[in-house]
Amino acid sequence: MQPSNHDAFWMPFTANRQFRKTPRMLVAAKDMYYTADDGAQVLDGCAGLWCVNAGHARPKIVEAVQKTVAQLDFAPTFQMGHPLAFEAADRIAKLAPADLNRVFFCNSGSEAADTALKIAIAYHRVRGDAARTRLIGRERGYHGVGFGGISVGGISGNRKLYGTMLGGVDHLPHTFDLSRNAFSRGLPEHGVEYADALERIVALHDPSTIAAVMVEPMAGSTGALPPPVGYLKRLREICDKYGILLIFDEVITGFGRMGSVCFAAEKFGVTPDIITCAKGITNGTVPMGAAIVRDSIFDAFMHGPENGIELPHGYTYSAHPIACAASIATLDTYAEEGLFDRAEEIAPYFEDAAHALRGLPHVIDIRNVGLVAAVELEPRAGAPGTRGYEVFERAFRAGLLLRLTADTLAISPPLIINRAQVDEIFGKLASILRSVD
Ligand code: PXG
Ligand code: PLP
Repeated sequence: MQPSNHDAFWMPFTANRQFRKTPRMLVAAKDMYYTADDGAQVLDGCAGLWCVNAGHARPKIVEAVQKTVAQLDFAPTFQMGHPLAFEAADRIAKLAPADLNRVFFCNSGSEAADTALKIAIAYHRVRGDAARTRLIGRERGYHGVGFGGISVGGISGNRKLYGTMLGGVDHLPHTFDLSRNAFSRGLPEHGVEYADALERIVALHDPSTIAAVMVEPMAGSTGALPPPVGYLKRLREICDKYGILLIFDEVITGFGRMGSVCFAAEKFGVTPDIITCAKGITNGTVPMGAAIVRDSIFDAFMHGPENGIELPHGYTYSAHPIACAASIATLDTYAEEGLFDRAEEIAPYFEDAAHALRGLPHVIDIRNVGLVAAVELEPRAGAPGTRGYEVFERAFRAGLLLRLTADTLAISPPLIINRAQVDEIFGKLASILRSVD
């Protein structure tokens, strides 16, 4: 089917006028490849938008969605339940570390972020600590596009059009440090001290006013910034010292992206109080997100009259049956195929292939962790973003889908990728880098 015109769809995070001149259209997907509208096969180098961790159109997930839509197309979860919701929550709780056992469902990473921030503020209040309302994010952080998420987030371009946003928000410095950490393999060596800025923020505002600190364990959207060695642990220590909740936004890092285990929290050995996730929770097939909280946080709400609604929050589509079915089938697929281990196994090969681009024209940094790599290009003088876009566009025409943030290319393929496909990604990227000016 060809659309009759391209006018009505206001495309998200897209240069709409530029796109309409040279549309890039996908019409089908299977395993590691998309099919474009001209029939070309396009290797998926970024798991759609970091979400299709098991690869495309996997049989078990497709079947679960088809079966559920015919059997229970919708069911409310406000004062009602359906079995798939409880099953999906239980499965996700079992994958989460420590006592993060309570799962609040929503429909996206943005909703998960706002859900977590609301729970954090409300948690302090129901415990009688109502002055703790401040939220601390980080420069270059991305927590989706709700007002809570953009306020705590630290991407100036995503904030500047939207007024004052939430009050009572402050930000840690970002950890990107090209002068000391360029071409790091895995976690960069320098920068644990960026976490100490939290001490200064706490001193400025007084700990009694701070509800939570929210960070991505690896900043994704801003161009893939792995955390410096020791950084997350240091944040945890400072939060503990002052009774501040620590929220990890694992929308990108969750579901095996870092290798071996489901969540980065476990991979990096630091347990937050709340994890937000989305994307890989359903392998991208059906919108879904979740905030996973510690038992102690949930328990703090379970007081007062038993007929009282403890948390006035929820979405029409919280725990949508089709999303829950997709999630259960997705987690089955991850487990049956050992995909988190598979990511870990291929990660060193992937790392070597990424770093082999060092020395090619314009490449000023390459960094990686798990099955994520970022290639940072020198911006053209006076025209930032144009070189990156040209590489992205040429890659697509050459049958390779990458993700672009300004002049940084992110590579985050489905975890089913094999070595030949890793070679295909970096081989194509190398020849394109040689051809752009
Ligand atoms: N938190 C994090 C850490 C994310 O990466 C969101 C929240 C928001 O999720 P939703 O489902 O509301 O989009 C995200 C989403 C990119 C890119 O290429 C990243 C995201 C979304 C789209 C593109 O950088 N991350
Ligand atoms: N706006 C109106 C008028 C509504 O009635 C509702 C839900 O009932 C919403 C917004 C919220 O929609 P959702 O629950 O899908 O987030």
